[in-house]
Amino acid sequence: MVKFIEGGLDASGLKVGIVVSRFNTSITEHLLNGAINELVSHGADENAIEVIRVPGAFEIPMAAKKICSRDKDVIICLGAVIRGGTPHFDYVATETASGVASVARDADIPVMFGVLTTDNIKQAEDRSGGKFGNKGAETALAAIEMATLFKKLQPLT
Ligand code: INI
Repeated sequence: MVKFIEGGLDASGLKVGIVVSRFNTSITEHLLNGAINELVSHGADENAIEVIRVPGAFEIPMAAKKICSRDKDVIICLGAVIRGGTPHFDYVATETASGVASVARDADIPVMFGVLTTDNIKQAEDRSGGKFGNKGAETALAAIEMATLFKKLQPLT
């Protein structure tokens, strides 16, 4: 008999760290609110959610790495990198994504990527509570699934 192991969507009892950047704050605050609402609506206790603010997306991976040791079940990274007229966007977007991926590979808990990388502010608005939903909420939902999955994947004793 094949055994399937999956996470669920019950966030009760989960300890959640959220790292959110302030750059493009009108977007990132919507991502943050979307994530918190999603967690709480799935049973998370507000007192078990810790929000760490950093200046920009580039700083997200370093803060995420730092809070891995702060008794968390999952970390959610939220930010908004929006293309300007220079190659700066590409460096920040690439380093943020690969930085979060690197932290995730080394961590014993799931580290989730809710960083928007868009060509303009309109695309970011559409994905932070606009016509294409809220990436913060989506990432929080995936975080609940991964955190509850990881609890089932503890080594057998
Ligand atoms: N940071 C962002 O979060 N989004 C951006 O769009 C952005 N742009 O385009 O410059 C950005 N830059 C700042 C960067 O993340 C760092 O905070 C900064 O370079 C200091 O290390």
